[in-house]
Amino acid sequence: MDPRRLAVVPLMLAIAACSTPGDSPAQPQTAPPPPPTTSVAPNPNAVAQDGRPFEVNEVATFDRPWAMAFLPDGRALLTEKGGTLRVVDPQTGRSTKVTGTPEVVDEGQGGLADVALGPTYDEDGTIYLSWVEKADEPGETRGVVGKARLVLDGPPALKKLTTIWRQDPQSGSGHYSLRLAISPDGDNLFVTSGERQKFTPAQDVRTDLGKILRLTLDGEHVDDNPFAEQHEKAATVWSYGHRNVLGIAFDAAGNLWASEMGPKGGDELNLIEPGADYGWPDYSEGSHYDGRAIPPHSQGASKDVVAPILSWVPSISPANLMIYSGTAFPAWKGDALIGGLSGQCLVRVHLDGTTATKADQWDMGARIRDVVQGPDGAIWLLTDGPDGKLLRLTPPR
Ligand SMILES: [Ca+2]
Repeated sequence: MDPRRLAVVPLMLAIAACSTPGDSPAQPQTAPPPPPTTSVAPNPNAVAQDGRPFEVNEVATFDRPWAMAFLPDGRALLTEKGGTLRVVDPQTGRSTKVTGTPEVVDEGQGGLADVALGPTYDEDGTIYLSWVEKADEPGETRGVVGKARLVLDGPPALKKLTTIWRQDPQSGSGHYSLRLAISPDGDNLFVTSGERQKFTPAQDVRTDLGKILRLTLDGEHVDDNPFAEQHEKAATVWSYGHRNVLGIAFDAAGNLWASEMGPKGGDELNLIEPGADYGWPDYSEGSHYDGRAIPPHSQGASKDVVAPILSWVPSISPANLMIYSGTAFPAWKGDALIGGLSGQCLVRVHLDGTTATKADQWDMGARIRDVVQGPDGAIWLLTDGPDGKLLRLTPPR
């Protein structure tokens, strides 16, 4: 008998004894499941019975899931807004809580947010997390980013969790943003930092509100950032004039794309250039919620305001975006997929170099919080809310 199996059984019993109600049965940590293999031959012309070019399978349910990142062994990390980090087996939907997670402020739009694997994950297990914490002044909160080592050769745990970046604190509980992306060269961490519903700070490069930031892997500013020589607080800023950027992704050519929540109408897909002004709160394709008009980006052209590549009126509320690189849906390779919250939709945008065209918008019947590509090229969605679903999209058979 494989001696490893003898070691696994008592470990499983120990984990099961420790699990709290609502936890799925624990998985043996010493024997992770093998990576899934592609079992479905792509057929770009196939449609499911409902006419959509994919089949939807519900795999599991979570409490307000927010983000997901696949691990090299085929499992995935999944955040729940209330503060729980889980290791999920996407083949079975079973999951195990990760210990050592930070204390989060779970209010309004704040909570545990994004998760991303560091470029050295294979060697040292480094992952990045973003969440919201209490700030020093009463009633103020801020987004933060932390770095930790994920240990999986026992009950899943975070070790050496350290906070490496803190957002300027504000009152209120909206527009934190807090999406994470590692640059293609593995040298930098990009963080989206929302304007916290304060509007004008988005135009001030001396605050990190309403910005996309470029940091070192330890959360420091980068010396050749566009405003590094202007002001200490501006040294982390990569682009500005943003409202609430919940999607950020690099394409295969290294272009950085970001999806941004507009006000009433005017959601945006932007191509991010260093040092550029994306217009908020002075310019938008939408209007204020009280009905006041906002000039369109074209009126800011003389001030070098960068207009979105695409915009949506009425809003779809883009929650995340990813660039598809798999083979399961070959016709979509290189395209952007965007999940819509209020739009309850999955959107495909055809990308060709730096141009973008709206291609598809599929009704999903639920608010879509995250869109992730699996190792086999399947597309995984998280729906929003207390019974948020993990959905697997595969080509119709
Ligand atoms: Ca804009």
